[in-house]
Amino acid sequence: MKLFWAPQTRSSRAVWMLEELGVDYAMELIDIRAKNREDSGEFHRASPMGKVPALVDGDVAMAESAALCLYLADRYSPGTLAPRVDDPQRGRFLYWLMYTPAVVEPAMSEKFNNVAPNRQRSGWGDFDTMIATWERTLGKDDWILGAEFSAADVMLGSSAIFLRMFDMLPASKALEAYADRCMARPAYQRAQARVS
Ligand SMILES: N[C@@H](CCC(=O)N[C@@H](CS)C(=O)NCC(=O)O)C(=O)O
Repeated sequence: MKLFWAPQTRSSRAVWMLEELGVDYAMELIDIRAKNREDSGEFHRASPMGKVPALVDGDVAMAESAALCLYLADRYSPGTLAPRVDDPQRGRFLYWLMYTPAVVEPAMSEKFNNVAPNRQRSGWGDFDTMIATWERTLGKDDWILGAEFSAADVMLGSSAIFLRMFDMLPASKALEAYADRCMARPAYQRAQARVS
């Protein structure tokens, strides 16, 4: 298995996911900041937009961090890091797995760029609703599905950590504690050691 990655990018969540699984993988650096970048055919097949993270696993070649976390969890940890397809928790799991790319990241971008929110028209609602929904769902639980950590927490946890990094995480005991819990996971720490 090979992960295409770059430092200080969303690649860190893919490395974290691989570390949670405890599988063997190689990492190939893509210099996304290089001026005249020439991507290999292998990378381009995995990531048609030339974005990281991207993964090649045998005949599977793919990108998009949420898709990648879902693929890895289903393939290497079914029933543990992803509820099985016939588990009633599966729907809730998919909702929260997709919350990062579908809701958190567009809402962050809107706020960061000072764009006027339009909660009903925008698919991501708005920043404050995004935070309030996440915080309310988490409640007093450790993880977004309750007591069990899942791939959805890799996506959401990395969002909480990015929000904190950009000074955008609102004063919220629940979300602060959630980010701390994610950062304390041994797999997260191993991943950090590999990407820094
Ligand atoms: N929605 C994608 C976003 C990936 C993305 O935008 N990656 C950035 C780094 S964080 C990138 O590769 N930028 C370089 C480029 O677009 O050429 C995901 O979640 O994987």
